[in-house]
Amino acid sequence: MAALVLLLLLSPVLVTDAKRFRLPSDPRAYLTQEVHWFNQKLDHFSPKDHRQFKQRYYEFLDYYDISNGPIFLKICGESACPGIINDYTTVLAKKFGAALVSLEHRYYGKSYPFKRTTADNLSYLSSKQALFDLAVFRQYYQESLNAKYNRSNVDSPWFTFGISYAGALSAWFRLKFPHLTCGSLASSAVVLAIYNFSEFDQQVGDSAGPGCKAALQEITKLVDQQLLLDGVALKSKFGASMVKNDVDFLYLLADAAAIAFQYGNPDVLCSPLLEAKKLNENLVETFANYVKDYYCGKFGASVETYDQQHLKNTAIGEKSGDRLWWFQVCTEVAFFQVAPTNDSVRSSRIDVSYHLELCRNIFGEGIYPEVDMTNIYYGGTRIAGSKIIFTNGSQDPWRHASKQTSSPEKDMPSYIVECHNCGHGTDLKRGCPQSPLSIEGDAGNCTSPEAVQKVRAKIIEHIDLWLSECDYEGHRFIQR
Ligand SMILES: *[C@@H]1O[C@H](CO)[C@@H](O)[C@H](O)[C@H]1NC(C)=O
Ligand SMILES: *[C@@H]1O[C@H](CO)[C@@H](O)[C@H](O)[C@H]1NC(C)=O
Ligand SMILES: *[C@@H]1O[C@H](CO)[C@@H](O)[C@H](O)[C@H]1NC(C)=O
Ligand SMILES: *[C@@H]1O[C@H](CO)[C@@H](O)[C@H](O)[C@H]1NC(C)=O
Ligand SMILES: *[C@@H]1O[C@H](CO)[C@@H](O)[C@H](O)[C@H]1NC(C)=O
Ligand SMILES: CC(=O)N[C@H]1CO[C@H](CO)[C@@H](O)[C@@H]1O
Repeated sequence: MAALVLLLLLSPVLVTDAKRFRLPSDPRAYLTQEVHWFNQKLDHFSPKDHRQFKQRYYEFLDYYDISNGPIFLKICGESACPGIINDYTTVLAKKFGAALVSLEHRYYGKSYPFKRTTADNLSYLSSKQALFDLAVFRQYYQESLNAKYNRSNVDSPWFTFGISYAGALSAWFRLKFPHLTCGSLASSAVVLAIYNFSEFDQQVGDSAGPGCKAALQEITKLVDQQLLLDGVALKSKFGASMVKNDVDFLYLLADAAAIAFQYGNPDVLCSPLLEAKKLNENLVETFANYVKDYYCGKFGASVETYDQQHLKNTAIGEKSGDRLWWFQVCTEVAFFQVAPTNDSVRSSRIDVSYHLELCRNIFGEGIYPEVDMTNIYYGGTRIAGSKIIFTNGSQDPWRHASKQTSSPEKDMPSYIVECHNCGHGTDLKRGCPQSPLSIEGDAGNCTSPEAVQKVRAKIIEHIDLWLSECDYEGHRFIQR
């Protein structure tokens, strides 16, 4: 029995989020994985619908200063949330005597309201519902913490944190509920919904540099040709025989290349390509080895999740996260990572109609990304918030969906962490490269640890100031 339990502990399932970040499987990468449950309202916008579902959350109180410590809400995004990751927020929590708490995003992981992921069942999956979840949870958790410490009428200073889509939620939470949080950190936050997101591919080319970019473009040309001649043989070379749709396959290849820059491992991709080029070796084969050994191997991406046949599957399972994120993409934010018309790295067959057809195919007629509505609702990069720190990594293709300029008059600074392997969220919370995770976000392996430290010092300055100014009830620590 004991042996079995131990085995289960040592071989946890891999979890990747829909932007392919591989969450660590090692339990030591988490401060806690002890699960708590909360009854959440299914539809916050209907006065008649009172259905509820169970939402999973975690708390970590070891650093909490009971007398006047803040509460740090780490927002989970488009993946299962298996615990509170021991990243740079741990350092911040120690420094500020904060309680750490984390709520799983509705529909992802174990916080799923229905038995299947049919398009009908997904109608309550949106960022707007998710923000309301956070607000309701914030009130619930404050009360439950007060009850735990036998105190009443205490409203702690809260601060929210998130990376990527969860980074956008962090910014939007402060925008929509400024009376519930003192400020927010929005790391690599994709606050601007974009329909034709061709800047993504352009940034991949820029991050690669001229030599590596040229090699990737040559590979794309060769792959496009070989796909027409003998697609079966080509796909098998990449260990992707199961992917029947050619553009699904091309998307896998484009993502595999982008991920090297997005997550701070550019040399793993570019060094062998430049070497192969120099020695006049087979570029496609070299790239295929990278895709198999690194992207699908060490990094842990799954070929299956690119296959539309798989994405149509409405059963709930380890890999339904991809279908769920596609639903958000196909309804709210698009981020269609299309090939630019000129000088693209990825195949020009990855275009808008491919994305629209995918949305139709896996969710049915009538599904369309309301990008303009999303940007009207939140403001995009013209977000009218305050006390939000935006941060981005210089090599990250997603930075073009974030807010890259400061608005000092509104207390919304923006920082870019510049270094050779500074990617998506890597800079602030997860270290470089961010997979495998470096505990407490140690920046020792970033090519410029000083660039990271500088931005971190700014973050501490802002948190300190905004907690001290926190006036949603007129005081820093409210004893009513
Ligand atoms: C969810 O899907 C099931 C079938 O899988 C269906 O019976 C049910 O009515 C759906 N619920 C909602 C709220 O759409
Ligand atoms: C809270 O109060 C209960 C009952 O009065 C007591 O048993 C418990 O130890 C108290 N807890 C704390 C943290 O003070
Ligand atoms: C997106 O790009 C396509 C092809 O380049 C173009 O036809 C379309 O008008 C663009 N749509 C938007 C909303 O920019
Ligand atoms: C296309 O890209 C190339 C290489 O970056 C550049 O030199 C050229 O000016 C671009 N052409 C157009 C029409 O933008
Ligand atoms: C830095 O990289 C080395 C070699 O991969 C590794 O052993 C070490 O743990 C890394 N350090 C951090 C802080 O990530
Ligand atoms: C605040 C900041 O660092 N802004 C920079 C963001 O990135 C753009 C493009 O690289 C720069 O021009 C800004 O100065």
